[in-house]
Amino acid sequence: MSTARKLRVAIVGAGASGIMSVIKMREAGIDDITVFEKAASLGGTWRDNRYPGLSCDVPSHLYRYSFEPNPDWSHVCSPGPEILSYLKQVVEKHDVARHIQFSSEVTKAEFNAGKWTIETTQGPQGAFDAVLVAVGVLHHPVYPDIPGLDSFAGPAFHTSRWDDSVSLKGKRVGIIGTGSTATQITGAVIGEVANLSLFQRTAQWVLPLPNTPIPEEEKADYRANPGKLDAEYGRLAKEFNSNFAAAVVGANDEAYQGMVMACQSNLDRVKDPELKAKLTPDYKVGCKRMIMSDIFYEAVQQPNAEVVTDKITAIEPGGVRTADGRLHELDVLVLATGFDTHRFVRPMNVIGREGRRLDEIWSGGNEGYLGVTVPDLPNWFMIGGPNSPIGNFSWLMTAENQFNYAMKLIDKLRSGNVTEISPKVEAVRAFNAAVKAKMPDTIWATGCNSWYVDKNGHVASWPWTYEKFEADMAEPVLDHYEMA
Ligand code: NA7
Repeated sequence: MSTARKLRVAIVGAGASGIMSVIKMREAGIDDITVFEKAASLGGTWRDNRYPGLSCDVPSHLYRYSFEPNPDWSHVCSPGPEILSYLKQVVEKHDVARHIQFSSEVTKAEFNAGKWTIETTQGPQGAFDAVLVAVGVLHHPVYPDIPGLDSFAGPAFHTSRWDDSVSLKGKRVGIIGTGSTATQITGAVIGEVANLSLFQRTAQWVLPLPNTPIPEEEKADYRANPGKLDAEYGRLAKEFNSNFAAAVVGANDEAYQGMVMACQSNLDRVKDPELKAKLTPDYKVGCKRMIMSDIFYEAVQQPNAEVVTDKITAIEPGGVRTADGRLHELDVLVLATGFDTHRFVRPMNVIGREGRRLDEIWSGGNEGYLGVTVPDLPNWFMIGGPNSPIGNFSWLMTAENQFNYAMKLIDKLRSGNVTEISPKVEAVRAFNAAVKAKMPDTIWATGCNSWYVDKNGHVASWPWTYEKFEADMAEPVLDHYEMA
């Protein structure tokens, strides 16, 4: 590969994907990198989320960088603070922080004559040859549109804006939402609150994944035999990809039936028929992202827990009013209402070739090419862009694959012969048509609402297997790109 041109690269976001991108880009020989991070510290979703019970829903030995095995994970799915500290250790080890400009949110990115000019909340930042967007998808909190939300007299906050000054001990706590976040909090706090009202709009399937501590001897074994860590990564990747990931896209019915049975027998642990009926979903296992927990059902069967399924009509100073007229009196209100996963970089003002705005390009829905590139936005590479495998694989594994793909295109820019590279409109159309044609085979398209589905009803995940993703990421088809 020729490295005739020295590139200046901007990375947006210092979360797990941005950190990985700096390390791998430097390894590839590019050092002129600036990471623009909106917050005052790094870690993305693992910085934003600090709620009790937070852990990853992907096993830790898989949710790690391929190049940074960690023998010391404490649990099968380790707690959030441990993941944040892992990211910080990696940053330290690879001297990533010198590239990061904190408290510098990109407000505008405009493409002109082969360069992106960037402005952030700290002012103009100059021109860059390429932009790598690593903003993730779980970072725009959704606040419920419920009358009186601001009138609640006690503390009320979104789970990703946890108020550390508030103790839940002995309090009457309400949680709105029953996604992964709400169920983790429920399991963690049920033993300390006076009572917990869980406001459920839609029941969830819960896979009883035991989150046990990893014994000290096992960690010591990993430390002494690093090959075992790689073997464990490989084993989990294979298991995840050929079972779970294949099952959700309709490519492994046996694995899917296994998931169904596991969720059903977990639900059967709920003894009270009325409560069980409330907790029984009316859609297929896996349609919404599955909850991983072997303690949730136990928690909601405690005498101080109540699952409230009556529609919320208002929030009042004293608590939450439901359609049956009842006021659920509360001291603290937790909004576990999820994220707007379809906004990506917006509200950033992105202006591509010939003045075309991202808002305009995506006016009919978010469409890109292979989750990485976007037509009319040359030299713009996304980690986790539209139709990335957000519902199938470990995010870090996806991110590394997408980075490797993007880097091969960035190499074209380095060669000195190319200053602009973007996917051809026909290739993008064909990709999105194929996505739409395949999506009905997936479990996400079987009739439920979830954060994978956008406002037009399109599922935003990858509808194929891991093998196809890996093959598509292995080498860009240059014929699908226009280069100038
Ligand atoms: P999710 O999975 O999007 O869950 C949000 C929950 O909040 C879900 O139960 C929603 O019910 C509920 N919700 C949202 N708005 C309202 C209103 N207005 N009224 C009542 N209930 C509402 O977000 P999480 O934070 O739990 O998890 C996100 C991901 O983070 C997770 O999948 C892991 O990958 C990590 P609904 O089901 O829409 O009826």
